[in-house]
Amino acid sequence: MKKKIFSGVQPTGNLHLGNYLGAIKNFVSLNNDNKNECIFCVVDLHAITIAQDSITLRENIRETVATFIACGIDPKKSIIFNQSKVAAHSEAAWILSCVARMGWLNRMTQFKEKAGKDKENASVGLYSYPVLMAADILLYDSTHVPVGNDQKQHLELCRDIAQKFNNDFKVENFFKIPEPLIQKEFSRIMSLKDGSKKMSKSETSDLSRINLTDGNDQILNKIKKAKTDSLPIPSTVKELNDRPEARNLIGIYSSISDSTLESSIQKFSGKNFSDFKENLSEILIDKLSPISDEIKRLLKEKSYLDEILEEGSKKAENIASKKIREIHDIIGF
Ligand code: AQP
Repeated sequence: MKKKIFSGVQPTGNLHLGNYLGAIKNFVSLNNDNKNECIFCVVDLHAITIAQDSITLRENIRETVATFIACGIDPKKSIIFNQSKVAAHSEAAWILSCVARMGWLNRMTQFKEKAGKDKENASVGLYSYPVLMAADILLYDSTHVPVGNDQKQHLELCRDIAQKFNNDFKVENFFKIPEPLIQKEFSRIMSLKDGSKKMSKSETSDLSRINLTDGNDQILNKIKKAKTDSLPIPSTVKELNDRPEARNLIGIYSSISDSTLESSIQKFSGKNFSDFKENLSEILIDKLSPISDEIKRLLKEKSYLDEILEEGSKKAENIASKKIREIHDIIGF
């Protein structure tokens, strides 16, 4: 049976190494497998859960498409579109918000992290963000959803919402229950400045992340300044347990070079971090500079990027509008 793959990326700028290693790299291998039907969505409705400048948002939507393509997603094989162009997403999100329970949403840690201490001032959209995500996934009968580890809880919620809808309306298997595709290792890349925080777009310090558009000098400088500790590279993975920054950097090296943590440790065991960082910068530059160059080249081809979105939106609309009509029938509209 064909796997139906769906995943989304927010056009909130600063797409980084965490997005690449945790999600987009996986999108590319799924796209390359002819057995899969893939849909990759630029989730612009999700992006506005936090205030966005309209000109920047438009640029970021194109930049996200350019990043998908520069990383290796083929728009002829996969559907690439932006969420706001297919009205069924907003409609299904409303319907599913009447199925989801407050208690379920109250447990979502991403809302707690993003709203921080000022919960009263967070948008309602930020709170119901995972319901929209469930709508995205369920509209396409997605069977598999490749995401980074931070999205695991939202995916579990999506499964609960699908089950409850199927049970409440007595429509067994109407919504397919999607499986998360989360890599066993390196599914959570941490900040270069603090090994306890995930690498993120919104972190104010640019030194905390490697952006996919960074040039070679920026990569060199950021890795040089990345936080480590005073100990050399150990000889076992276990010895990395209480060394989050060291573990993160060795994890990045392993993920980008498609090797295991064990083999990276064996390679660098006993060496100090300055030697290791030279190797890490070298491989990052080697892998990321073609991507960065291609993103910059594609960004000059605005109409090409817009055509991909338009084409993709038509295909997505065809699938989603059929599903929403079935939902109407089931509900009694
Ligand atoms: N640090 C990460 N490590 C591994 N995977 C990650 N992802 C995000 N950060 C990491 C995965 O990338 C995909 C797209 O993410 P997103 O655009 O939906 O969200 P985000 O990068 O978390 O961006 P935000 O929320 O705009 O920014 P921050 O975090 O700064 O508030 C997802 O599959 C995600 O798991």
